[in-house]
Amino acid sequence: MKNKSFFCLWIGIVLMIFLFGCQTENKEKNTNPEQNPNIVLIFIDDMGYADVGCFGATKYQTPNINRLADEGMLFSNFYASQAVCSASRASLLTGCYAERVGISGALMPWSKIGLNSEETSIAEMLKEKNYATAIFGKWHLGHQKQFLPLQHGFDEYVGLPYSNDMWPVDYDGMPLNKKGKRKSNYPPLRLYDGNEVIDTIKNLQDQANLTTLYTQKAVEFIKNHKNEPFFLYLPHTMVHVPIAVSDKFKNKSGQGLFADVMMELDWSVGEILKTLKENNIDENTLVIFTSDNGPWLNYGNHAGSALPLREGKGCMWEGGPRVSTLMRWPNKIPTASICNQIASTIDILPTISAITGAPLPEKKIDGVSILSLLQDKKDANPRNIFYYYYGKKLIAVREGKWKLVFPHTGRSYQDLEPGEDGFPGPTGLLTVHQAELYDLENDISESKNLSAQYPQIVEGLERIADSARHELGDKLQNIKGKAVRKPGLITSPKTIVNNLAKGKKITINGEAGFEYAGQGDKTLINGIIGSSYISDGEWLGFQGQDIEINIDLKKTIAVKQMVCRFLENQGAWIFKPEKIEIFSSKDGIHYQNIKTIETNAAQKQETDKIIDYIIPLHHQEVRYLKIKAKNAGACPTWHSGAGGKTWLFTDEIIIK
Ligand SMILES: [Ca+2]
Ligand SMILES: [Ca+2]
Repeated sequence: MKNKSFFCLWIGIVLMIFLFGCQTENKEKNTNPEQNPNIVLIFIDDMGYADVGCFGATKYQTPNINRLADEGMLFSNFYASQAVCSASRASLLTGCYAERVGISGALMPWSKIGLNSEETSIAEMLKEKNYATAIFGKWHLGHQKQFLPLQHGFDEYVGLPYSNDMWPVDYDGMPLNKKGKRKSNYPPLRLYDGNEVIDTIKNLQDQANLTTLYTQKAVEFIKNHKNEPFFLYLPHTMVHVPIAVSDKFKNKSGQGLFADVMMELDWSVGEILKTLKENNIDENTLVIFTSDNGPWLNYGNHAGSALPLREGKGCMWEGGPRVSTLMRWPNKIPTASICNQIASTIDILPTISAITGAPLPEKKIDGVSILSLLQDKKDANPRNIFYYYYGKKLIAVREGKWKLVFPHTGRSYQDLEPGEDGFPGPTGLLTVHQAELYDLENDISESKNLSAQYPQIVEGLERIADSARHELGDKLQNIKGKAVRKPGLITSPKTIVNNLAKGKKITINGEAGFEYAGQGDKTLINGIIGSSYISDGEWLGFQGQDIEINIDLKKTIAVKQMVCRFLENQGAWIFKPEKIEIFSSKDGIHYQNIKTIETNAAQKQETDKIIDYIIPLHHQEVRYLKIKAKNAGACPTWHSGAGGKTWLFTDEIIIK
């Protein structure tokens, strides 16, 4: 009896230890697999609305991508935040309109900005929940080390720092400009592993292997992390030009290179789905498939299609930002479901937060959770409004089915013969003179302007636009948004200098660009010199203009020397002045020329630099100074922007 009860007690203790032990182990591995699904985010580059089978592509098959629709949800009204690479990616990863986080357009290999370290990316957010994180593909949110993925919450990164056409390659006579030859001033295109450069992309064959490389890395990552929650971000380099395909898909479609490339991307999706299944984690994995913007239509047969949507990449007509989007999450998202509500890439971060319980970023975001849409809840409509920003301009707003397009001039591909086989055709400009109203439910192609019939709808949308402008700004109306944050900057900090002209009087004849107006004319004598980042508020930039600067020192003083500072950054179209003339005066009426400097402004320079023009005045008595700086004129023939108006940049006129 005694022995028996001891035995029972002993068994009980063993059982308790066992059960408790199991629970602990379970906890450490994965608190609740139901709440911590894996996230796979597949992001295609420049893929049009109609480039996958379930969205209307017919020339080739995309069975794996179609499976995402059959087994998940198709989003018919889903938007990238802007129809251009970097802005779109900044939004995707931060849940913000790109304006809010200060990234617009496509960053260049000479850009000195990137995603601010103070912003929270999806990867950083998920780190709070101990997710393993990786990106295999194109980053394009700053190529300097401080901006690279490892500094934004990713454990692993293999891929390109920016677009695959930013390379110095002149393959098979591939032209860049109308004159024929590509005269690119791009540095070599490099492949990164983590923070290190591991290879150079030298030719199309190197590009052809990227889809396979990213896919292999992704498959490996999934296998390595199948026992813990992970976030896999797969931003493919394709189908951004120059398009290329690996040998296994060459001529496979019989419909040309673009179709082959799409088939290889479809294969890649298939490999991901297969790996998830083989590792028994497909039921606990949310797969999101979308694109950063619509097709680059002037590339003709090397671009996809956005039909029936109007226009494509670089436009905020529907063909630019509206992207074919699919989400699959077995037993959570109903199979073969279609969501016609408005949603956007900016909603992905808050949705993942809602799913995983990872805390939202501390800073304000624009996205909303669309979990209710994924669950196909009746009447769910978390986002009924969308702002169409492009390059800091509010191009349009949408509420429900109504879209109001504001007066603006933007890119257009209409009625232009596109290029062929990797050779771009021209792009045009289209001006909207008066606000145009479209009913996207009944006129998806934006063909009938209904603004005259529905003035009250127009008025309502104008009010929505005003609140957007107040918050995020609008270059079209010269409004700086209250809530706009700065991008990450490569900082050479601002430096204070002694300037006898500080606090004195200055006028400048010339109109500084919207973003390069500093704090007005006095910026040039505030005793602060700018950094190498041209948008740091210390640089005044003037495009296509000569400028004249007049300084009144308020009293006659003996001046030892003056220093005129100008910037040279030819990649960014900033040239030093062709000629600088300095005049002095005691009375403000009679001026004498004290120095004329002529430069070789149009000569090609490999590096950027700030140039100090030092003018000795030998203790000359002066009160008034006049500086005339002559703009370098049009971009020279060797320049990729040949014929375009150059910029003249200055940050300080120092009087000693
Ligand atoms: Ca793109
Ligand atoms: Ca200054």
